[in-house]
Amino acid sequence: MRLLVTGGAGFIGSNFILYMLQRHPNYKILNVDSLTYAGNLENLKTASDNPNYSFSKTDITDAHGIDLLFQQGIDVVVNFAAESHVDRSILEPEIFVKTNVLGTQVLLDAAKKYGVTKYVQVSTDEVYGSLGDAGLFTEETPLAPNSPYSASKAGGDLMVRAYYETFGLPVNITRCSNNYGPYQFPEKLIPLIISRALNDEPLPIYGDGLNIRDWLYVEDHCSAIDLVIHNGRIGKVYNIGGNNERTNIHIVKTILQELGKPESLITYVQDRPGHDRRYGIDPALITQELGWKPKHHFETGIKETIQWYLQHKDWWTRIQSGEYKSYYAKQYGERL
Ligand code: NAD
Ligand code: TDX
Repeated sequence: MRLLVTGGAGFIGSNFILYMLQRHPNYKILNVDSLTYAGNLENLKTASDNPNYSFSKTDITDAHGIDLLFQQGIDVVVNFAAESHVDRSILEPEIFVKTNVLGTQVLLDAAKKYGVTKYVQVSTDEVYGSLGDAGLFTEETPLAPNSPYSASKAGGDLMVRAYYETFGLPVNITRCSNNYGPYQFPEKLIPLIISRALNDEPLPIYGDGLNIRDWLYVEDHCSAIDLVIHNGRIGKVYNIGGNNERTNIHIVKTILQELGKPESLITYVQDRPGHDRRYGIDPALITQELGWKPKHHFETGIKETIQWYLQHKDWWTRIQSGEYKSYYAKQYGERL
C-alpha cells in the first residue's frame, strides 16, 4: 500500500507515521508537509533512513505540486495537514480557511482525478461546538463550530462529504477529541504547562479553569485511524475519544504535582473569546463497528508524557525561538 500522509511533520501526523511504519513494515509512506511553524522533521529522525519512508516539502494548497505527487501512484490519503491552534485562529483566521478548507479541496480533487481506495480526513470534535453539563457528541450531532479554527475544519469536512455524495469518492471523516503525548507543540495546553512549569514561569489559565476537554493519548488516535483506513465503511464519520473528561485546572494541578512545582504558578487570565465549555465524545460507533479500544489510561499516559518532555528538553527549547516568542507577545501582551 502507498500512503500519502499530509501534515506528517506535526504532532499527530509524525506519531502516526512512526506507528504505521512499525505496524505495517511493507507499506510505503509519503509525508507531504509545508513545514509551517508547527512542522518539525526532527520528530521523524528515526524514520529518515527507512526505505519505505519519503518526504516532500509541499503545501497542500499548491494544486500543481500535489498533482505531481499523485502521479507517483497513491492508494490511500490521510489528511492531517492543518492550521491547528484555536488561539492563532482568533489572531489570524485567513490562513485557517486557506489550509483547512482550500487545502482539503485540492487534495480531494487530486484523489478524485487519480483514484484512491480511501481518503481519510482527520477532523476534530470541535466542529460540534460546545456541550452543556450532560450528553456527548455523536456522529449525528449537528455541526456548530464556534472558533475560526473549528469553522474551517467543519468547512473541510463538508467538502469531503460533498466529494463523496457528488463524485462517489471513497471517504471517511474521523473526529477526535484532544490528543496529548510526545512531540506536541508547546502552544497546546499540556506541553505549554509542562514547559512553563519547568521554567518556573506563570501558567496562563483561561477564564475559571473549569472548561472540560476529553483527552486521548496520541497513539490511541493513531490506532483508530489505522482501523478506519482498513475497515471504515465508505462515506462514514467516526468519532474517536477515550471517555477521559477533565477540567483544565485538574490537568494543570496534576502536572504541577508530578513535577513538584507550586500551585502559586497558576495565573488566571482573560478567557479565550468563544471558548467552548465542554467537549465529550461518544465513541460507540468506532468501538462497536471497528473494535477500536484505547490502550492508555489517562493517569499513566500523562505521567509518560511528562517524562517524555523531561527527557526531550532540547526538542522543545529549540522550538521556543523567534516565531514562538513573537506569537506569545501577540497572544498575551502584558497579561503575563
Ligand atoms: P500540528 O499543528 O502539530 O501539525 C500540523 C502539520 O500540518 C504541521 O506539520 C504543519 O507544517 C502542516 N501544515 C500546515 N499547513 C500546511 C499546508 N498548507 N500544507 C502542508 N502542510 C501543512 O497539528 P496536530 O495537532 O498534529 O493536528 C493534526 C490534525 O489533527 C489536524 O488536522 C487537526 O485539526 C486534527 N486534530 C488535532 C487534535 C489535537 O488535539 N491536536 C485533535 C483532533 C483533531
Ligand atoms: O494557555 C492556555 N490556557 C488555557 O487555559 C491554553 C493554550 C489553553 N487553555 C485551555 C483552553 C482549552 O479549554 O485549555 C484547553 C485546551 O486548549 P488547547 O490545548 O488550545 O486545545 P483546544 O482548544 O481544546 O483544541 C485542541 O483540541 C482539538 C487542538 O488544539 C485542536 O487542534 C483539536 O482539534
